This record gives sequence, structure tokens and C-alpha cells, in this order.
Amino acid sequence: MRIDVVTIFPAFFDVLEVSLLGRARDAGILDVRVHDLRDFTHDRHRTVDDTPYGGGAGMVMKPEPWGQALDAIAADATEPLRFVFPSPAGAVFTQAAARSWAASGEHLVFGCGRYEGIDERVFSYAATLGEVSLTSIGDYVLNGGEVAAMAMIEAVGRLIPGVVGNPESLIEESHEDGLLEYPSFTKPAAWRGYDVPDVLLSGHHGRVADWRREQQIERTRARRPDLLPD
Ligand code: 6GU
Repeated sequence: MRIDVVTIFPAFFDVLEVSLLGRARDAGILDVRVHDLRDFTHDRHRTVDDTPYGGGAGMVMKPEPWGQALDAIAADATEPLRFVFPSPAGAVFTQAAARSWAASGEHLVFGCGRYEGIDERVFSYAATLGEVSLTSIGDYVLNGGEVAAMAMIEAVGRLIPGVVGNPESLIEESHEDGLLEYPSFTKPAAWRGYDVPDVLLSGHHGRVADWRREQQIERTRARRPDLLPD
């Protein structure tokens, strides 16, 4: 899968070299390329922002460098493009979106804005080159799209076949079946006065499965009732 990132902080993405996604890159499963938005400027100060029309606080990212960056990426794309602009004003990113993007065969382009945002016309222009998603990772505010893009890249990347070693570990986990994950335990069976639930030591696979499902439902009711059907 091909993923491009456009950012004024390319070093933020150095951590993609390590861990699971780093190995997937080395194995040629994930091809992630990070671009510095300032490389698409032409003035001496490599300016990427300007004051907002209509006034107000903060700066807005100028459209011209974005247009050139998106054009450069589109020019050598071989798969359909999806432009993802991380934004607290976007639709909330979910496991369903991660699954859909991972299975789509699309080339993902993350456009990371800073300051008060990107000139709105950039989204309209991107829509002439591919699909456009404005996507939030939750109801809180970050300083820019970089951390959100990283979260989405990891969520999507680990669903690409071969990235996660054991595909079964992708199935039994929080959100995949619409419920939170059941609690896990390992040895020792007794630790500092806390015991592993007896049912897990029983060897009855059916009872273990029933107990885990009950735990999933109970936890989801307690912590995330919004995930349960009415
Ligand atoms: Cl995607 N961007 C920013 N700046 N803040 C956020 C976010 C994204 N998602 C939640 N908060």
C-alpha cells in the first residue's frame, strides 16, 4: 500500500521507521513517503501561511504550496487517490473507516495542516484529483494533523495483510465486532492477592467463550454505552 504524507514537520514521521510499520516498510508491504510542504514554496522564507480573510486569530495555510504538493503526488500515482485531511472539524475516524481504506486499493495522501487550518479551496481542488476525507480522531484539539495522521496510518497499516504477524489477533480485539475487548490474564494464576478468574483455568472452551462475551458486553455497557444497539 502506498501512503504519502505532506507536512511542515517531516521529522514527526521518523517513528514510522520503528516497530511494526517499520518492518512492513522494509518488507515492501507499506510504501510511506513523507514530503515537506515547504519544498513546494518559491519564496526566500518558504512561507506556508498567511492572515485570514475576514480577520480573526491565527494564520491559515496558503493554497499554492498545497496545490503543488498534491499535483506532484498525483502525477506519479498509479492507484486511485484518497486525500485525508486530519481536522478536528472532520467526521470521526473509526475502525470501519480503517478497514475500508485498508481494503480499498487506494493510495492514501495525508495532508497535515497546522495553525488554524488550510485554505478551504485546497479541499475542493483535492476533490478533482481523488476522494477527500476530513477526519478527526476524537473530540479534543491537537496543534496539528501530524499526531492524528500517525494514528490513522497505524490503524490502517496494521490491517494490510502481512503487517501484523498473526491475523487472528486482528479479529479478537476492541471495536472489530462492535464491542470492547474482553480482559486478558497470563501466569501466575495468583499475584499480589489478585486471582485469575476460575473459568479461565477450567479448560472448558465453551464456558470461556461465554464468559468472555459477557465481559465484552458488560464492559461496553459500563464504558462505551454509545456502542451498544438500543
Ligand atoms: Cl485530526 N486534528 C487536530 N488538529 N486536532 C484533532 C484532530 C485532528 N482530531 C482530534 N483533534
